[in-house]
Amino acid sequence: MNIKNTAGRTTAAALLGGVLALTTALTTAVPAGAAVGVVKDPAGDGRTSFKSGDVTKVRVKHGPKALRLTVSHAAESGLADVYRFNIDTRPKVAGPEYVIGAGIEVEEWSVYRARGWKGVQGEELCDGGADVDFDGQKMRVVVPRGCFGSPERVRVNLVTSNDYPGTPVDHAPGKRKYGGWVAAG
Ligand SMILES: [Ca+2]
Repeated sequence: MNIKNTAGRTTAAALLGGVLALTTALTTAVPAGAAVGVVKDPAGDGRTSFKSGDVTKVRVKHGPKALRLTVSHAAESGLADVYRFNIDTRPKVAGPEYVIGAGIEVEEWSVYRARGWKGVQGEELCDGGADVDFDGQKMRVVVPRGCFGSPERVRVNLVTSNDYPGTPVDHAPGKRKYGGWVAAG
């Protein structure tokens, strides 16, 4: 009996130690000052005969200075010609407030105010270079938060298309749907 109790306590202590270790690992996995969200989308759901631009994941890293958006694609999909990130910052106002558009050929991104889900309005607010990795089938943009009003939180919808302005190929995580809110780190 004593042996059994001792063994039980040992096991519980070991488990608790394991949980604490896991908690520590999870806490330290994300660097302080950066919040990260992931928008997932199925492979194979492209809507046109163009295969390229089939998005599987958008990683949203909302740091104190910049928003980093990294797009992953389905195996052998290839990159899309055009990326339109619809950025929502105000939940009570219908539709996205900003658009970050990126072209693969020019390897640049631009920020505009959104006009609903499809258009943009006004002058370009910011622009910069996109990081395109053709071998890894990834593309990334790093946009200063000041370009889109330094919001406390954002949620992201991505539409890819080919042959600009082109028919949309893929919507992540779905047509006129966003990933979860990501607060600024
Ligand atoms: Ca997809």
